[in-house]
Amino acid sequence: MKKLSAALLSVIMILSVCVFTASADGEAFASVEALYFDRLPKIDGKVSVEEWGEPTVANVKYPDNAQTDIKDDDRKDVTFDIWFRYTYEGFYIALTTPDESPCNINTTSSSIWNGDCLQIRLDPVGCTVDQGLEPSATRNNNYSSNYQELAFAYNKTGGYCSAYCFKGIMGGDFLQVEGEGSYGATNDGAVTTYEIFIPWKEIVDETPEINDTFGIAAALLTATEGENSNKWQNWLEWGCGVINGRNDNICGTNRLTIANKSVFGGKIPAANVIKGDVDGSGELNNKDVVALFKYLSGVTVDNIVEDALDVNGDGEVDNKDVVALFKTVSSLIRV
Ligand SMILES: [Ca+2]
Ligand SMILES: [Ca+2]
Ligand SMILES: [Ca+2]
Ligand SMILES: [Ca+2]
Repeated sequence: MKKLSAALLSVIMILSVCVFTASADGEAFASVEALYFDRLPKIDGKVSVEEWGEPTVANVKYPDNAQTDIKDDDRKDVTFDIWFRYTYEGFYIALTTPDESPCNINTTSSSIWNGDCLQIRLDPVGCTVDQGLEPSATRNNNYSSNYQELAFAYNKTGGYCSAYCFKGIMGGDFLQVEGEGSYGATNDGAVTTYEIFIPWKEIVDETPEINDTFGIAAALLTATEGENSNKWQNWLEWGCGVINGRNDNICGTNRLTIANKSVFGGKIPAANVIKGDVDGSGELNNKDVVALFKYLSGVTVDNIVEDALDVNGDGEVDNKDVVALFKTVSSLIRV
């Protein structure tokens, strides 16, 4: 009996080693999840675990992460944390990276990539391997023709984030240059933070559904003020294809899944619910404001759409939502 158990144990151990090796070889790319943002962040270029939850991938670093690549010179210490989140309105990305010398002199041109910059490629058809493509050092070979490329940079003088879309549904243009709006970046002297919201309509034909997957790669370009004519010097790439990869580390794009999980454990609303359409009529008007007001006052309202009540997306249903809905409805009437 003892002998048999020992033999069984050895077989199990050998099997588990085999399984582990197989998955380590077969999955050189990373498979990660975008979580549903059930309490929307303030897009101000500041990011915390309280606001965003834990990073999707922490301490991205070459060669610790099998799916990373780096320009092989002096900045081998470059690292970042990255977050991916979604709502039915859009895609959220945050990134933090140590940087004592923020430098980008091209933030208002399509040369935005030539300095400290975050570049993202997103492929709605799926990751390289899921498309049946062979991971390649030639960057576009890792993508379908539907990929989008986005670049974000911190403008030190203005204190804002520039966002540029190299393809885009609109044909490639600035998403936004300045202001608090939907693209924020800051540098506190030690760390640069990007905080980004991209409406889905800017980058994909249809709003993604739960369990949809994307191909994704993120490249952080780095620059130091006064060096290399204030242009980019080095890069760290997670996944392949934003920059032509080196032959020793080709993984294709990583897989990003639109997950049926929220950041803070809240319920994920149905995809077809319009925020604020409290009576489910398909349009926003005064009846919704009245219904929400009644509901909050404790009056029973028939056929209320629970998923539509948190109008401002802060995770609570309260008077602020009545105010937000009233503002939205008023602006619709003015238009
Ligand atoms: Ca924030
Ligand atoms: Ca820098
Ligand atoms: Ca309605
Ligand atoms: Ca709310």
